[in-house]
Amino acid sequence: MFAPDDTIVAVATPPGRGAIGVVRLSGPLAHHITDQLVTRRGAARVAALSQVLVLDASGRESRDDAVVVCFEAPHSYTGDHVAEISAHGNPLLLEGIVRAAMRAGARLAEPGEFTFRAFLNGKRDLLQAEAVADLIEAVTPLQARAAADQLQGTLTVRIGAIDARLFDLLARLEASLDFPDEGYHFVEPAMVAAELAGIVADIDALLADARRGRLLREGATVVIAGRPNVGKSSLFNALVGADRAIVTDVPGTTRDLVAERVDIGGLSLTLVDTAGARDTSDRIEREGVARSVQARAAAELVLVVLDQGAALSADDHRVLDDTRARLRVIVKNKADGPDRCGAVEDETPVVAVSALTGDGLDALRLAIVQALSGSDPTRDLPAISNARHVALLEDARANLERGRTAAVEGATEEFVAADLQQARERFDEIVGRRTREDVLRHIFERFCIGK
Ligand SMILES: Nc1nc2c(ncn2[C@@H]2O[C@H](COP(=O)(O)OP(=O)(O)OP(=O)(O)O)[C@@H](O)[C@H]2O)c(=O)[nH]1
Ligand SMILES: [Mg+2]
Repeated sequence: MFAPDDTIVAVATPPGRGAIGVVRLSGPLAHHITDQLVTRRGAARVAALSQVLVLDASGRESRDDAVVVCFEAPHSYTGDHVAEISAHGNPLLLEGIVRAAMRAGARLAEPGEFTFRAFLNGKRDLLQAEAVADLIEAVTPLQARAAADQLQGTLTVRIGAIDARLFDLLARLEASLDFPDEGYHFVEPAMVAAELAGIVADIDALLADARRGRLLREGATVVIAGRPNVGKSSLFNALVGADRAIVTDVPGTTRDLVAERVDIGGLSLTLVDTAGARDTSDRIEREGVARSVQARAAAELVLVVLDQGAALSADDHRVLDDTRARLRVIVKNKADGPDRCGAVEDETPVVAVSALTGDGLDALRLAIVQALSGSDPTRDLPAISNARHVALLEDARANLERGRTAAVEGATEEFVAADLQQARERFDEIVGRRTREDVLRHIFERFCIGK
């Protein structure tokens, strides 16, 4: 998909202006091309103050101050010869350096191509390459930590340990296959079945982390619902930490959906404020109520807000009934006043808060995180968070279950070994030892240029 022998160039820093911007080159000619661009470069890994050539769109040349660092293959991010030119962080200027590099023989890099080279050169396995993209995209500190963890190879190690057990078992099965005439089994079927059950349990432990991991990686949508005037918009603003939605004492204030990203307990959540649910003859408000119902249907979690200062009304009961089958947290708002709504008979968590004073908001945040993750996802980091990894692990698990059944039913070693071999191929795909080109392309497409 990418030609690995080209010398590639791209701006490695984000688009926009900054104190410095970095142009990166990688490939066999990286140093040779750099020599044509800069007045001076130092020894490998030594920064040199230099002047760099800038070529504008109409072919005019100028120079800018720059700091140049060169890395010799294989001791670089990509494993190729690499040069990094740090200049002033102006996009036109950096483009001009890239243009000069292209005139000197470099090709503009595709998104993810630098990391793809690191993968090809064995600097990173596929899991770690994917972690680079996750780390760059992380929004909450916890997401960043989980990605950094994967970059360190935590998941690679866990999968390697499972694969090693499988390899050992497979070796013994194949030894039996190699000496068929001796009628000797290097490993008893019952022992094969027991060992496979153990390996499946290891995979199950990894998969159990997956739900938490995906939540951490991809976040979730949380919709605030309830009848008019219970304080949905006030609660929304309190959780967002800004005066984002209009609040008045007029029931039916909110009509449109209002959405904001919030970091709650390390989870990156999309919080949605909605119109208060009631029957109304106002055409605009009716549309708002309809959108509110749609938003509820698409949410992972619903916060059902009640006004604890008033007895439950028919509108309250309808929202409660409509969301009964949903993952939800019931919020008794206006807890700064008297409790006139009494106990809500329900198994779902009920949290009393005051959007006005902020009391109870921490308890609500915790209830949201617990409802979504089934536990506190910050306690220990999940090792697995990516749908591709989950699907391959589930495939491997199915192969191993088939092998176990075959062993129990007295199938020949050859049959059992074939299933185990297939499971190992799935592990190889996860870490990228064997991955189809279209899968690789899909993975690296997620990257931005220069990474
Ligand atoms: N005392 C008290 N008043 C609150 C609290 N939260 C909201 N209010 C008041 O309740 C009224 C309605 O608040 P909103 O946040 O607009 O309620 P809403 O549910 O979004 O209403 P609609 O958009 O009409 O559905 C306002 O006058 C708020 O100041 C609270 O915790 N305590
Ligand atoms: Mg509102």
